[in-house]
Amino acid sequence: MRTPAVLITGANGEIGHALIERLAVADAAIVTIDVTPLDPALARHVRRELTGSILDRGLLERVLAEFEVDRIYHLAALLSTRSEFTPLTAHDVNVAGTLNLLELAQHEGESHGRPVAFLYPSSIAVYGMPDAETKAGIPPVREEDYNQPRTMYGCNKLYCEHLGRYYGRHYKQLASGVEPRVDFRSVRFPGLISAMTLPSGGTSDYAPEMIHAAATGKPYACFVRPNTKIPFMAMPDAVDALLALAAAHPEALTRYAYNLSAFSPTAEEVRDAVLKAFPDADIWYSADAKRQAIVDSWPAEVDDSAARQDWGFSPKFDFTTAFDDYLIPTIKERYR
Ligand code: AKB
Repeated sequence: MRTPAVLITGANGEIGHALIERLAVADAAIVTIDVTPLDPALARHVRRELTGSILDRGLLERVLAEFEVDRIYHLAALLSTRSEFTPLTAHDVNVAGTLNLLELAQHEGESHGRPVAFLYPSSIAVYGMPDAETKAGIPPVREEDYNQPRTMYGCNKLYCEHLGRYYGRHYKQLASGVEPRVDFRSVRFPGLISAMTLPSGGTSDYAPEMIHAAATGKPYACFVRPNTKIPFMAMPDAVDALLALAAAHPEALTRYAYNLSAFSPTAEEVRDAVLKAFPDADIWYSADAKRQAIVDSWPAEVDDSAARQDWGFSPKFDFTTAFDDYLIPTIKERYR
């Protein structure tokens, strides 16, 4: 008999850290895959930790030999900045890796006789604003608008949303006796800010980097201009959103990919909030034209009304409370 389990890929990353802590409370048997060993504090919550790549099908088969996977949080990805340096590797990990996981889900779904839930964090990187005037002049962007990503990462995320839709609705539609067995659900995350971990390889990283640098007394050169504006969300709300979407009744869902957002500060507003908490912080601007162009291609605000209506998305933190009630107290405690 195999043990029922939740599989988390990219478990040692930022979202993985927060998600494992939440799922551990729910007492789920957790199986993880990551290219790096899990932090010891996380590893104690996990039933089986596999260190390796999602491109290694043998590794994925080892999971299936022992566990009956009924839910997958597929978090493994190379983020937007890193992907621009190694686009082929990014494509391998972000697309071929996702395809491997979708196949695994379909296989498990066929063997269970019911769909396997597949939770997929997509990103605001799927959008590509044509120019600054458009970005500044439009209402919050809806899911179907401006789907012309500028980065390899954004292309990968957008395509994988479609792969998920294919596995969820149309898989092998001409073969007899085959049913789609993947219950694919995706959110387009904005930049995420965690008090506990730092992201690596993203282009929205300037906000969390500013905060963590100030808390540890390090100087920080912000790589975007002060008036740069994109949506952000506090990590606890991101994890709540994934769990709420996972728990939603399938009939309530009207889309396969949902926008999410909580607040859209400018880089200068983030800096001001950081200076309020850490008045000695040394933060200045040294815009990197290429990273700036990536962030400028992402919308200033997204319309997340579908997520609010369909499955009750409702972030707890706005810009002020994210700093006052979550980031600053938790970060001060963390680095004390
Ligand atoms: C990145 O900057 O690449 C990510 C994202 C917005 O998806 N944080």
